[in-house]
Amino acid sequence: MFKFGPNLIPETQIFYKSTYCFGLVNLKPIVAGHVLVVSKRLVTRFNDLTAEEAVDMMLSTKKISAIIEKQYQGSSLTFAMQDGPEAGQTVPHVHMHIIPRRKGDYANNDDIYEDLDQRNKHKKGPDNEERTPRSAAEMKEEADFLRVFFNNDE
Ligand code: AMW
Repeated sequence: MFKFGPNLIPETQIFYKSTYCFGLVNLKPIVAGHVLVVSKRLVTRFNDLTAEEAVDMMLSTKKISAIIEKQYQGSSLTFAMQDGPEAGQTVPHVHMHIIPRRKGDYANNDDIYEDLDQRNKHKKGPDNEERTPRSAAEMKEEADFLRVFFNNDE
């Protein structure tokens, strides 16, 4: 069991573990395959990470993103870190968003950032505020699917 901000995350929703990070399926993905890389240590800001943790987060992002792009038939990726509340961070625990992208998925490419900003009331994207949280069963199913692509022994 790891923390993600104030939330306790069950192992069933984790598909990847490195020395300092874990990969988490999203409660409210903005597109299929939108996942998070989270530091095992509960710290809020990117700069709170040690050098080793920061390197591990980027290497984890590299490994996970390759699988996500392939398995969700993406042809590009959006990486995003909202580092602090004024940048749109809603869960006060450092995390990287990995989002597979496809041609035409957003009419205006950068509208994805409106969807990422959960506080944004003037959204143009598919379903921001209305997105309902997924069930634990649905999240487990996705984590089970993704876990087989990684060697998780920690
Ligand atoms: W941030 O606005 O802090 O950059 O992003 C928070 C992300 O965490 C959102 O994509 C949101 O859907 C996701 N999220 C929030 N709570 C949980 C949770 N308990 N499990 C998985 N993902 C979560």
